[in-house]
Amino acid sequence: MTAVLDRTLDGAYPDYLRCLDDADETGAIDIAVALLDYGVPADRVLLDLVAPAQAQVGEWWARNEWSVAQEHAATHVSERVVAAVAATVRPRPSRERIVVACLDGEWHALPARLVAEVLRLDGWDVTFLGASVPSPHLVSYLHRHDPRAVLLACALPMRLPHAFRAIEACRRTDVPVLVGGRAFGADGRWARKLGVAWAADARAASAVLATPAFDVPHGASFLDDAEYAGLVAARVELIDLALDRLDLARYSPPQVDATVADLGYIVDSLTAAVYVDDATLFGEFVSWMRTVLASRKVPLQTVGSTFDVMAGRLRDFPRARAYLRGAAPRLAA
Ligand code: B12
Repeated sequence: MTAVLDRTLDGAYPDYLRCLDDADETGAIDIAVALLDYGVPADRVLLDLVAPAQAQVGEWWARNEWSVAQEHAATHVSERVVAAVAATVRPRPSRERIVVACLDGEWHALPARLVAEVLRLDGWDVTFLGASVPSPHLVSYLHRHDPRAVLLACALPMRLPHAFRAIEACRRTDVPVLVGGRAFGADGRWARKLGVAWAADARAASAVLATPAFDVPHGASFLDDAEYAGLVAARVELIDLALDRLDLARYSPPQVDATVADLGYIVDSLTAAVYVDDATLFGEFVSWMRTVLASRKVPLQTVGSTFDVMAGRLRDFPRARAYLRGAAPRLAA
């Protein structure tokens, strides 16, 4: 049993982080359950202890201070803590049924699980479908159960075009859609671009769900965008062009794999930025990529040359070209 000396969330936070660092499942659960015993509300334990600790884990991973294995171990501990809190506080549902799901290809299930558990605490009758739910399966589930709403989670902005297709598929079932997660921008601005209701976190989501008609679709003119369609068609060619310029003989097999993945992220983020017609999406991605690559000692001039190669191919793509040129200085920042 870990001694929980501090009865406040702020006081317990450093100890909780230490448990994540040590992959100390029991210690982390002890802290969370002790806080509940001391009267800290369960939603605060989930949103103000577990959630920020996971964001910190992400920072350590991005800065190459933690390996993927350490991140996985810590995330497993957090998942066990969420399960322990949920098992300790078991409110009877008093409100309508809602479904919470991650979009196809979305593996960040823990953020969605936190939202699901906090909504459960707020009385909603929650069905949590977990990570990467294929749209056709989600749609048939909605037809079958006809919930009050479906909440769709997405963490990666580059997945926004896929997110919109899933949103549209869900809407065709007449079940209102509410979205959330980092993908939609810190202030939900890309959800607004997609014309879909958004909530910053679970507490905000509960308030939106209590509003009678929150999902009112509006204009999605970008769907006719030839530049977006052209970028989708050029994806493989852009990656191949960039690879051709690299001296791959000097790369180890894992480095080749990582490079191909990174080139895919570049093209997909550029495509998503064009999709929502917002250069800041690509700019934020480039700043993030700079942190990740620089902390792994990847030479950033290689990325700069990749942007030049892509911009050269994208002569007939004015926005994509401008986004590439506009974001390049961020590599040096
Ligand atoms: C754990 C983790 C993983 C795990 C997820 C396991 C799991 N069971 O969830 C695994 C290993 C699978 C993973 C994979 C990847 N990850 Co990851 N991951 C994380 C990490 C460290 C923690 C996630 C978490 O639990 N966050 C805590 C929650 C609470 O935070 P949150 O997302 O902000 O959620 C709040 C709100 O956004 C909102 N919310 C969230 N979802 C929803 C949904 C609805 C409906 C509503 C209303 C609200 C809402 O409410 C939440 C509570 O307040 C984050 C770091 C971070 N900052 O989140 C990176 C992070 C999200 N991952 C990242 C990346 C890059 C990846 C990969 C691409 C890595 C790779 N090269 O493979 C893959 C992509 C996989 C995929 N296709 O989905 C980046 C994304 C960067 C970016 N700019 O897009 C992050 C930010 C790490 C970083 N700092 O660089 N990851």
